Formats: sequence, structure tokens, C-alpha cells
Amino acid sequence: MPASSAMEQTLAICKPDSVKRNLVGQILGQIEASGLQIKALKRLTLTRRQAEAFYDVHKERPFFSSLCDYMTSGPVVVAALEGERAIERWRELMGATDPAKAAEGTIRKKFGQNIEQNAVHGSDAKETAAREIAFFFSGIELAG
Ligand code: 3AN
Repeated sequence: MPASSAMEQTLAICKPDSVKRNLVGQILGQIEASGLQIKALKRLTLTRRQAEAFYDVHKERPFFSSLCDYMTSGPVVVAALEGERAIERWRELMGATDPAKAAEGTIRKKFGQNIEQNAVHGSDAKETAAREIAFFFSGIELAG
């Protein structure tokens, strides 16, 4: 568990477009340069069922099926990040959902291709971060 109350953990995903284009190192480098710690890390390919479960909150949205197609189109690299205000800091580093609207220097501005293929995912709140980290990582993987 995080050491103090300001310490948080959050989930980062380098989405299939980032992995295909060999951008994982640059993305993880930007995370580390920001001072966030990588607590756990792995590469995997989501099944359709897993993608649908992960994005369950979006199941009524018109883009849900396309989003699940995309997220299962190739491997992803998932990381649990830790730091003070990690959730907000990682979202700032990612930039807005739509790369066209993302701020200069953000990962989505630099590497996102469109609103769906937007390079990275980040948890949006404490509860979702806890759920999303537990979705991908076991306790033993987070213990280091
Ligand atoms: P964020 O990833 O910034 O938290 P969400 O949670 O609203 O954004 O959306 C989850 C994912 O769904 C996005 N990362 C993106 O890949 C996709 N998405 C969001 N809005 C759209 C949209 N209007 N059209 C297509 N895909 C979208």
C-alpha cells in the first residue's frame, strides 16, 4: 500500500498503437522523468472478454465495440504507477482524451493518432485506480 495518504497508485496502459509503433520506452521514460515510480509492469494481449470487462463503464457508449476491437488488436503494456497525487499527475502527463485537444508536450499530443487510438490510458479516480490495478496485477506483483 502507498506509504502516506497523499501517495496514490494509478494504472497506465500503453495501448496497441503505442506498442506497435515502439513508443513504450519513450512513454515509460516520460513517466519516470516526471518522478512517478513504476511499481509493476507487464505486456499482454487482452481477450475480447477482458477488454469488455475493463471498459464496462462505457458499454452503452456508441464507441464501445470499436474501442474493444482496438484494445484487442495487439499487445498492450500495463503499469501500476505510484507517487504523490499519482492519479492527477498521470492524467496531466497523458493530456486530453482527444489528441487534437491535448496540451503541448503531453503524451497524447505527441503520440495519439485520434480520439480512439490515443496512445495511453490512465485511471480517472481512486476507486477506478484500485479496480483497474487489481484487474491486471496480483498482490505479489505489487509488493516490490
Ligand atoms: P480517458 O481515457 O481520457 O479517461 P474515456 O474514459 O472517456 O477517456 O474513454 C475511454 C477510451 O475510449 C478513450 N481512451 C478512447 O480510446 C475511447 N474514446 C473516448 N471517447 C471516444 C469517442 N468519442 N470516440 C471513440 N473513442 C472514444
